[in-house]
Amino acid sequence: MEVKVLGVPTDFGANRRGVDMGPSAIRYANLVSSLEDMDLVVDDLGDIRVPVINNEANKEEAKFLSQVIDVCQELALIVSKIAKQDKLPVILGGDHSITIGSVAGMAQVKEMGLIWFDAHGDFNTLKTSESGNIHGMPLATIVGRGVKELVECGGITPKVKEKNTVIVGVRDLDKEERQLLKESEVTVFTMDDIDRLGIYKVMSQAIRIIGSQTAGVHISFDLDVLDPLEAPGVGTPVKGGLTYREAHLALEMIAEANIVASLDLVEVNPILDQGNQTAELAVELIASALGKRIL
Ligand code: HAR
Ligand code: MN
Ligand code: MN
Ligand code: MN
Repeated sequence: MEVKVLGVPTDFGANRRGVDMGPSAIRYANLVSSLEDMDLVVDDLGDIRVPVINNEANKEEAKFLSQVIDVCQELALIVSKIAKQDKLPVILGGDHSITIGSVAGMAQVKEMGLIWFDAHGDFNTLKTSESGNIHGMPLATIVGRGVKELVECGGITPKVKEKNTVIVGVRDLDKEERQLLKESEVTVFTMDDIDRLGIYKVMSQAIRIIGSQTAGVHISFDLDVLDPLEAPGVGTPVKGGLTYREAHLALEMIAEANIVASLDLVEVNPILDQGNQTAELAVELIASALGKRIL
């Protein structure tokens, strides 16, 4: 399998807080050589172009809406080209708004399932959002809810059906976001479910639900799904997250199931990190998702 690495150095969706440096930090943690050590063929395409702007976000609408749309359109175009060549895109964020572009690109080529690892639901619409930050909205957007221009970004609406979408590790939802998610067809495994069932059972169910009914699965991995003790370098940490071992097992199971069509790692914030711990963890997790084994 040939892997195409693509960086998206943007923090517009997070209202500009430093996650735009994520791709550099993840590369600095030896992403490419780690994957080459697994005998994967790796081609790093570099970063996509992200505008630099100095004005404040508009307070009324979703913040930096037009910038997020521009970045996601460009990303969708490149990702769809990679998918058409049957190569596997590994996309480095950037804040979580970029996944609108990643998934749009994939959805142009095949019917996708989606596994969303996150402390948050990212299921706000502009109406329910308390912050106006688009990184709290990408999952809702992908399944067709919210701001029209954003929902239609990248051509396909919805990009993934709700019944083909699973969230894992969530523990922080806004009030109205929770209601919206409850009424949706998205399958949700909270941290409480993981505590009670164990990550092995949760992931077995997640893979069974999605793997059988789609042509490929996009893995969207927000590093804040991990406990902040493991991943301190994120913008919106929430206590009580996945352990190092749970996160690895989850991704190892996904690799074993052979369902991964594309992958993104988002919300690494080097400014808030301890050393480069969170980016190094991101590299290890990408390796697990792509099949790294001890034996
Ligand atoms: N729910 C909050 C909002 O909408 C926080 C969402 C943000 N953080 C993320 N996304 N890192 O997963 O603003
Ligand atoms: Mn997120
Ligand atoms: Mn999050
Ligand atoms: Mn293992």
